[in-house]
Amino acid sequence: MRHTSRALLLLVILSTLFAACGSTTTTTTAKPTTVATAPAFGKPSTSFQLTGLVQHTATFTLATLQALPKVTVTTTTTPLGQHTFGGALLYSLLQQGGIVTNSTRKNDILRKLALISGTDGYSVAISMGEILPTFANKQIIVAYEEDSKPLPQADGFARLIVPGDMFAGRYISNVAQIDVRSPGPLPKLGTATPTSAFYLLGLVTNPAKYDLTALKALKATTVTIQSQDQSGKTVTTTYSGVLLNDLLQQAIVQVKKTKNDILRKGIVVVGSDGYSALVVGGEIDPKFGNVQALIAFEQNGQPLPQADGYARLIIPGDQHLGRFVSNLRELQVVELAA
Ligand SMILES: Nc1nc2c(c(=O)[nH]1)N[C@H]1C(S)=C(S)[C@@H](COP(=O)(O)O)O[C@H]1N2
Ligand SMILES: [Mo]
Repeated sequence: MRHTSRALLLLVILSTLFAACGSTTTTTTAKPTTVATAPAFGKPSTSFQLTGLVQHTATFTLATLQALPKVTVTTTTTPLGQHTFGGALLYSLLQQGGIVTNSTRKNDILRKLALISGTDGYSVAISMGEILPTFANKQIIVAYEEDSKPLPQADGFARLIVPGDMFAGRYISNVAQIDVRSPGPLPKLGTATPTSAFYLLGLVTNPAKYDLTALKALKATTVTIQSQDQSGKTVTTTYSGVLLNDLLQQAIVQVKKTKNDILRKGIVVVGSDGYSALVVGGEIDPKFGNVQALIAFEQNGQPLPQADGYARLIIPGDQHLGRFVSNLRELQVVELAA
């Protein structure tokens, strides 16, 4: 009897934890099989591999992480509560590996992502746009310290910390691998002609074509962006359009039943010239990064400048405008963990 009630209590605690981690399953009663096949954090890790599109694959240990410049981040808004984490910037670590890019493609780095996996096989994607210092510059770290002490044993030697994420679904404990990837195939290059519609396709239940009328029929959102002009002066621009997240809600992204599958999906945004950039699910999902990425069709109350076409991607928080793909031709929802 005592065993049963303890087991029940554990189940309730575990399922509450799953919900707090931003899992899409918010049921408060879990079946025993769920717990058996989906341990919260996996085996404690003592090293991880850097693999994929890097010049030097590497094994990282506590010592090699500590050799990189130390950055501290204090989390306040996640279910983890307030903690100060110390570690190395994910960006420094990737830079040390040397990200391999296709030099024939403009800003090819903006198509890249890091897929971070834990020892339990749970994985999440971070886009390069999120961590590049000249873009969103998020201080995402691979932490080895929590409140000036080693991480709690259950989290292993290294844990990903993603400041700004509302829920901790991308705070991967027991980091086992960081794999640099690029969603293929590369879009065909074309001439930069003004477009009047784009296709939303890929892993969606309702693929659709969106022209200006279709966009204007949806809920409008306005965002204000500060940027620097050539002379370094700050310019404020207001964009109106449809939130990328709202479009994805309408199209219905085909997520698997695995925990937080949206964190392993990406959106490749393509212009008429074949120029493309990547946004990841965790970046724009309201439960995680909640970045108000917008498919804009108005700038300061006017249609976009003619050269930009009828619609363009806007990503508040990006300092450089490299992901502001203009003359939209296609939005492809893709798998990043395959
Ligand atoms: N379709 C398309 N969109 C694009 C590009 C491109 O080459 N093709 N260049 C990007 C880059 S690198 C920048 S800096 C900005 C420039 O935007 P602006 O002309 O509005 O300043 O557009 C972005 N959007
Ligand atoms: Mo650019």
